[in-house]
Amino acid sequence: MYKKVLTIQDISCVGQCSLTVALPILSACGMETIILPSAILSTHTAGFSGFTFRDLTEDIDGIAAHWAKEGIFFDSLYTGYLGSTEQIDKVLAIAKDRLKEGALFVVDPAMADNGKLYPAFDSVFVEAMKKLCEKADVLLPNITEACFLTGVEYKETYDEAYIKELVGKLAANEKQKIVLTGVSYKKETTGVVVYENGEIQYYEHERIEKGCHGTGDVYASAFVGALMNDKSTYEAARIAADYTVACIKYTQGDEEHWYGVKFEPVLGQLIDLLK
Ligand code: PXL
Repeated sequence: MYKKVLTIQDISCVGQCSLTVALPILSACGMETIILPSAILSTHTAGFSGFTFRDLTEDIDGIAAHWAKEGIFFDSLYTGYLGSTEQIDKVLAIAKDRLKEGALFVVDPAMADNGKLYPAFDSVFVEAMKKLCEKADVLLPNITEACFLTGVEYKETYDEAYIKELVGKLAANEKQKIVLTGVSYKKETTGVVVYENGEIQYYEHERIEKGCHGTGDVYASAFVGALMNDKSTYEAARIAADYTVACIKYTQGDEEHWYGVKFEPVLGQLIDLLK
């Protein structure tokens, strides 16, 4: 079956994040990728100043109504950075109305990192994001986002008990799977925690000192692409991690490229990992 993945997130014209990353990566994974831009920005908001921002909330109902008229349904929905609090109800309606039976719904609650919310978001947005997260089959936060969603205190250093508490509080129901990114118990390594059926698995890999912007979106897109290629949650989490590390290594050392990862020349490695 030729699978259709709908992804809802912003277009940051410059910055190698959100849709400009999700579309090529999902396409490379063999998915027909349908995009619904949540907003259009001249650049992303992490490090550039004076960026433009056009919220596309008002366009969503009309787009969804047209899809309904055409009888268009999706095999998966993957949401990332959203444009407004009001938009979240519209995304929930799309998740309810436009997904095929058994479709996969992945939410990356892209709203925070390094202990802080991104500039565009506030506590009202966090509350609305909680509603979206409840409906996800797979939730894909980093530790900062997990803390905002649960009210657990954010920590830079922690142990396995802390991570266990965090994923336990995050899971909205017994069926929901959690993939928590950027979990590091040692200086030299980092990794992802996969929480499924009450069990925790950890994929540990090397940590490259330079923190690159946009790695969360590269990771989430590769993860969804791998899941849609019928990989297990753990396998998809591992493939996405290996690909993201390859992208960071390829970018490392290029000081001018601080705003994103050079994921494009490494797409062949992702395709190989899926074989
Ligand atoms: O990568 C997450 C992201 C997506 N979109 C926009 C952002 C960010 C992170 O800062 O600013 C506009």
